[in-house]
Amino acid sequence: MGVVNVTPDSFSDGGQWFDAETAIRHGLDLVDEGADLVDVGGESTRPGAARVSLEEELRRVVPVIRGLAAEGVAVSVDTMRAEVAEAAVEAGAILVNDVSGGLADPVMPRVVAATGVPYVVMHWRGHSSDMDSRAIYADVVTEVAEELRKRVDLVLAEGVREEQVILDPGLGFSKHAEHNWALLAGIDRLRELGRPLIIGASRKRFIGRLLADSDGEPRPFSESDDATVAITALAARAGAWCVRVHQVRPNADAVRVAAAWKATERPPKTSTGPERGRSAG
Ligand code: PMM
Repeated sequence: MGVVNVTPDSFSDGGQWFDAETAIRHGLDLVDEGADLVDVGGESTRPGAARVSLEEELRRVVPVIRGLAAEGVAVSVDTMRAEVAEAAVEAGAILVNDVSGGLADPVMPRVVAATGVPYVVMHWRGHSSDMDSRAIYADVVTEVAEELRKRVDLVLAEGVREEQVILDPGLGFSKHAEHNWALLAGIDRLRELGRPLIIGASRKRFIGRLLADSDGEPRPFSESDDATVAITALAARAGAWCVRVHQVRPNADAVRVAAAWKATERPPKTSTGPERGRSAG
């Protein structure tokens, strides 16, 4: 999944694709680079970000979605608003990516249920304006899994079908660096939720912090893409269904490496245990 943020202020690429024509061209480039899906968003979710109005969000995303869909691109809409999701699907989007998992707009699950398109339910504890204050966990993997399970129950109760649901641990959303690493290392446990998983690590702050220089200065977003590729390979190997990334080509390559690796791996040996093995010999 390649990202097209039609925003002036997104995390790493704010302002770059802010007019519809440039955004559409960028989406097409991402498909050429190997994206199976292009995720179009009109509202920044960077920490501290203020919300945009419904009208402004619609103005940003609908023409881009319509333009990309007309070119045959599989488009997802990154929105927390039911009205935007509905308009996006009408304009040709084939997936709704809701970082709030239906919490920001209680009407969202019903609207998505009516469209029948796949629905990304991400782990979320609150809006970007104060999400960092909610990053409190005793056991982040268990708590995120439990909160996602509850969200799934709620969206199913609103009419979403289980087959529509895709889950996302929401790296960086009310999570500090140690929480993000624990969730990545816990992908196998998140897979036990039984639904496909999306991982969105690309250009997030925890990568810049990992790669900080000797003075502790975090590596800028623009220079953290190689580390994103490493995460992509490991996440794909661990069974993630999709990675949401800003730079598509190297990440698509990493997914193919992981797929080839997995396909040729021998199944683990069923051990009889050293003692039994020896006595049998
Ligand atoms: N991250 C951002 C935006 N949308 N959607 C999903 N499903 N998962 C994410 O991790 C996610 C998302 C924020 O990143 P950006 O502002 O750099 O695009």
